Amino acid sequence: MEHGRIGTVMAREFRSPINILLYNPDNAVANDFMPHLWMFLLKSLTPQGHEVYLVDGNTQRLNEAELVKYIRDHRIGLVGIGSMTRMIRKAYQMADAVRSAGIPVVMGGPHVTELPDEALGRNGGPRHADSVVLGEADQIWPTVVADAQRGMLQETYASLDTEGRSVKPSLADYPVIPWERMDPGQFNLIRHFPKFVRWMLSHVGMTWQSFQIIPIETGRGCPYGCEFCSVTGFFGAAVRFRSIESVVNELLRLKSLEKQEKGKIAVFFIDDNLAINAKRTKSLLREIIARDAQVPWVGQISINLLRDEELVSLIAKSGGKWIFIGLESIDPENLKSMGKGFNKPEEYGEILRLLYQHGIYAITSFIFGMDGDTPGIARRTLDMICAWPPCLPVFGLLTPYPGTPLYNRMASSGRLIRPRHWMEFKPFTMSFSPLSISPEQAELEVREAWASSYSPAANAFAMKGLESGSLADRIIHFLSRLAFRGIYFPQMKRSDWVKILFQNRSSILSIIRQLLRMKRGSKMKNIHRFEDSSNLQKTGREDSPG
Ligand code: B12
Ligand code: SF4
Repeated sequence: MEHGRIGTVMAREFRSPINILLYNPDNAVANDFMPHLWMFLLKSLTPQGHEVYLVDGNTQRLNEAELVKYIRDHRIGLVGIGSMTRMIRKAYQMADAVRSAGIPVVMGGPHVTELPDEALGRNGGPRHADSVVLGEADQIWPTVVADAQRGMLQETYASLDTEGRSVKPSLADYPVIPWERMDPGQFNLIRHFPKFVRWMLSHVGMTWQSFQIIPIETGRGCPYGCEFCSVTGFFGAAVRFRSIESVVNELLRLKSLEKQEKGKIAVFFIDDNLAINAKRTKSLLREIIARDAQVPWVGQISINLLRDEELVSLIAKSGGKWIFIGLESIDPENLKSMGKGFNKPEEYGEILRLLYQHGIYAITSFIFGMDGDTPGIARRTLDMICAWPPCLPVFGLLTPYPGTPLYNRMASSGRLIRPRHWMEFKPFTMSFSPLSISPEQAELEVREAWASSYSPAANAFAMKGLESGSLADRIIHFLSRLAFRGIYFPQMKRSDWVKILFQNRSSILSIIRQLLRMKRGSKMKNIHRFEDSSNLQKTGREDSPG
């Protein structure tokens, strides 16, 4: 950090500040539902004086010419592009256009960290970036900006100690992200709701002008090292935490922002395993409750850590509504071979019921195409899911991302059928040959799982399962089901939505019937209490917002 600060101070004495654009490409298929934290974080870490603009392709779909025009209009002197593997082809296309316009490009994120030579054209292919930042950029970013200001960008940047060893930034002095000045409103999800849906929401007291999901991290790193995952390699096995105070302060700031905007803010705690240190997580959740900082939140927690009822109860009381759980497989052998043997399929149902009793819903994630998978894996998984309380299942194909142990194993055993799958990205398409199922069959299994989980009949079944809960819960669950369906079946056009609403008319009618019953009765009082987020979860399922 010090090196960066000194560099910046010296540079500022001699050069004028620059305008910087941070750009995140879209994946060309669907739109992400929330802002990407890296852009907001790097903007907060940019030394004062420079102007930083943010463009997220998910809310502003620019083509190459439009991006170049934006750069000219805003006199941008440096473009930073971040990307996961999935969007890297688009990222390179946009970077090429920017560089052709004579503006330097620095790239960062998980993909170029693993394959810097690809981005820098050192693997025999074309060059896409002037510079690549390897790993976490928090400490090194001010140096990059200072070098760009002097017109002396280096090819690669990494945070290193005096002996040249890689250093992971401490999160102890995490910057304040001024969300109120960052225009997160471009991710106002209400804009995408059809009128009819707004009408339904207004009848259960949800008359918000805006609804945004804001990403917050409380820690980085994961000790588990699952074979397919890049997190342990990228962030390290030792987990680093922000102070509890800084997290709670951020939540409180978001709560005042939602009041100002007459909107609603939910938070996605993006930590890869929010409860990795259960003692610390409980302290955080207790502090959220004590300081009245509850907002509805989503988090990612592995199932083995959710056996702890005290933790589950604190999650509920602190506003936790949805927990993303990487169940991955119902086959213990598959799990063991992926290094995820701590997932025990026989206890999935029991733990999901515990969550449900506390008014928490699970987003259960499954991966098909593992070596133990055989034809029929979708049906077997769906049968198991049917026995659980309503949840939101998501299904993907095992994908070897660069830098993961899985990629290296598949490459060394000659099983990659699309070794650079990211340069010809196709959603839900295998890039290696599994042992016991053909790639084509694995793709069909995923299709079946999505089609069956989000069919109108499955949605109606879930609505029935939620009948004893609050109406707000049911509406939110229903809308989430429609949105999740869109992960596999893109539904970007208004006509797609009209069709889906029509197909799901029986679920909608059941919601309207409950609404009318409630209007007649005095239960509306209960629902209006939802408006006051300080009441979140305190009284259990009937008050939960979904
Ligand atoms: C939140 C999240 C999402 C969100 C979407 C993104 C969003 N709006 O935030 C959701 C839930 C939608 C999602 C979906 C997916 N995700 Co995701 N997601 C994450 C998660 C948990 C957090 C991302 C984050 O904000 N991290 C915190 C920030 C601070 O870290 P960072 O982004 O890496 O940024 C730092 C550095 O990389 C660097 N940096 C990043 N960009 C740039 C740019 C510049 C210019 C510079 C200088 C530096 C720089 O500096 C930053 C600060 O240190 C990560 C795991 C993780 N812990 O990062 C996975 C992760 C990014 N996802 C991953 C994957 C695979 C996916 C999916 C493909 C999964 C799937 N099968 O569908 C989808 C694809 C989504 C799409 N858009 O197409 C992988 C990516 C691996 C890879 N090589 O690409 C990760 C790493 C998880 C994993 N298990 O390996 N994801
Ligand atoms: S899949 Fe989850 S538990 Fe496994 S290494 Fe990645 S972040 Fe950790």
